[in-house]
Amino acid sequence: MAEKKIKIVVAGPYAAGKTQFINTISEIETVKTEARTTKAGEKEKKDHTTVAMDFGRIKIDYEHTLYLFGTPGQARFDFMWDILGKGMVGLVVLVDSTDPATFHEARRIINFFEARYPAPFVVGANKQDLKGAWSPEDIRTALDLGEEIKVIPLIATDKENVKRVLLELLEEISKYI
Ligand SMILES: Nc1nc2c(ncn2[C@@H]2O[C@H](COP(=O)(O)OP(=O)(O)OP(=O)(O)O)[C@@H](O)[C@H]2O)c(=O)[nH]1
Ligand SMILES: [Mg+2]
Repeated sequence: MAEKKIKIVVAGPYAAGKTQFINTISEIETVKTEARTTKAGEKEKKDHTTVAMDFGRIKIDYEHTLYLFGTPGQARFDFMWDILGKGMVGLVVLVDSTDPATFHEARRIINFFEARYPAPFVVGANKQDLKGAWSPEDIRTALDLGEEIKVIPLIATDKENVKRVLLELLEEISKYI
């Protein structure tokens, strides 16, 4: 039987954990396009940043395979959102739950995809293992999301956690097909 490809985009602000999310779950070695961070305000956070995309893949049953595309988080690469959004059937928006300064950017990303590539999406409230992480409900309020949008607690280094987010998204997608 022909393989059915399901294109999922993983978006979110800088350092939200998008590359980590795809690394944790991909069956193939993730294709990464990371460069060293150079800008003030960015390199204090981490050494590397995605400049084009991440790509990972996971087979979910005998005929369906998820193709996961991670966006770059930094606003200066946001032209990639448009390229990666084409043909996507679902979106995961990750936020660093410990970094409320990035929530506004997360909202901007949601607005972009809702306007340009409307598709079911879920929000991953990432880094729940860290002190000071906002609860999913508080993040829902901060991002002004309706009750119908799932905001899922997440630790992106944990495979079961990542799997759960993808299953929740697939459940949302299945409502439309
Ligand atoms: N403690 C903890 N650290 C995490 C978690 N998820 C990601 N990280 C760390 O957070 C940092 C940023 O993760 P990345 O996956 O590089 O973030 P990104 O969203 O791809 O970042 P850009 O591509 O630069 O926008 C890395 O040091 C990760 O190891 C998590 O759930 N818990
Ligand atoms: Mg990245």
